[in-house]
Amino acid sequence: MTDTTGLQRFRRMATMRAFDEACLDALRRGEIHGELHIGLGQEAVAAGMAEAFEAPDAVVSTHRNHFHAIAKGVDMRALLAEIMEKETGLCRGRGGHMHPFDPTTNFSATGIVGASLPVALGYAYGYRLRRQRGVAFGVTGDGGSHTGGFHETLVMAGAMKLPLVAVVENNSLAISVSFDQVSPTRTIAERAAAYGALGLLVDGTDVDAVADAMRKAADHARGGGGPAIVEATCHRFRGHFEGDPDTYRDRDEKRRIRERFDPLALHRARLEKDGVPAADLAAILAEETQRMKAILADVRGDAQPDPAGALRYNFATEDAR
Ligand SMILES: Cc1ncc(C[n+]2csc(CCOP(=O)(O)OP(=O)(O)O)c2C)c(N)n1
Repeated sequence: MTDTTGLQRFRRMATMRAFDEACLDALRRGEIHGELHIGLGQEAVAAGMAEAFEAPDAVVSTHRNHFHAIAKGVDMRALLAEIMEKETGLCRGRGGHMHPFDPTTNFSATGIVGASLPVALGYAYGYRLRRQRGVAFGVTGDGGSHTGGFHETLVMAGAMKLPLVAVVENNSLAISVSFDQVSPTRTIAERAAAYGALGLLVDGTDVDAVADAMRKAADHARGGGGPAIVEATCHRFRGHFEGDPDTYRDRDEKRRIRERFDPLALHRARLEKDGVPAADLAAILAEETQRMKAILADVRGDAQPDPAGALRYNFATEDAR
C-alpha cells in the first residue's frame, strides 16, 4: 500500500465520521426527526468497499446507510438535505434518512431489514440481461443475514452465477440480540458454501483488509464466478438508533470498544508507524470536520417541502425531476 492510498482511506473514513457527527449535531438541535441510525465505528467497511466500485455498479443499503452512500459517491449535501427532510434533498425530502435513492450513482437503501439483498439481486440480473459488466453490492447487517430474503437471493444468485456481492456488516448485534446467541454457524461467511458463493471473513475495523476483500469479491463476481459474501466484523459505537438506551451492553464494554476498535485510530496508528506525520492526519480530520460543518450550515437554510405537496413524487406517474 502506498502512502497516497493510505491517506485516501484515512480521508474517506474521516469524511464519513464527520458526516455522522454533523447528523448528530442536527438531531440534537431538533433538525432531524424520526429514527436515526448512526454508523460511527463502522467507517472502514464502507471506505474499503468504495475502492471496488466501477461505473455501472449498484449499492443497495440498509437503515444504517450514510457511509455506503458516501462510498458510492452520492452528493453529500443532497444526502444531508434528505436526512434533514429538505426540498433540496436527494428525494426532495420525501425519503428521509432511511430511504435515500440516487439513480445517478445507482445507490438506494431500504429500512426493511434484509430487503436490500433481493433489490441488489434485481440489479445483478439486470446486468446479466443487458450484458453489462456491473456488480450489485447488497449490504446488510448480521440480523439481516438471518432473513428469508438473504437466503433466497443467494440461492438464485448462486444458481445463475449472478454478479452479486453480499456485504454483511457484522457488528454482533441486531438491536439488542447478540449474534452468538442466534447464529447457527460461527461465521456468516462460511454459509457461502451452501450457495456456491465465495465467502470471505474480514476484520471490518481494518480498512486495508476490507479493501482487499472487497476487491477480491468484486473481481470474482465481475469475472463470472458468481456471488460472494463478504462478512466484515465491526462494532457500532452508539445505540441501535438515537434514543436507544443501549442497556444490553455495560459502560465498560462500550468504552473498551471505542478504545480498541476505532477504525480511524487503528489506521492512523498504522500510518504514523509508516512515517506519516501525525500533524498531517490531524489536519485531514480537521478539514473534513470543517467541510461537513459548512455543508450543515448551508443545508440548514433550505426550505422543507410544502405539506400540501407531501404526496408529490411518491408515484411513478409523476415525473420526479
Ligand atoms: C423486516 C423488518 N423487521 C424488523 C425491523 C426492525 N429492525 C430495524 S433494524 C433491526 C435490526 C437490524 O440488525 P442488523 O441487520 O444486524 O443491522 P444493524 O442495526 O446492526 O446495523 C430491526 C429488527 C425492520 N426494520 N424490518
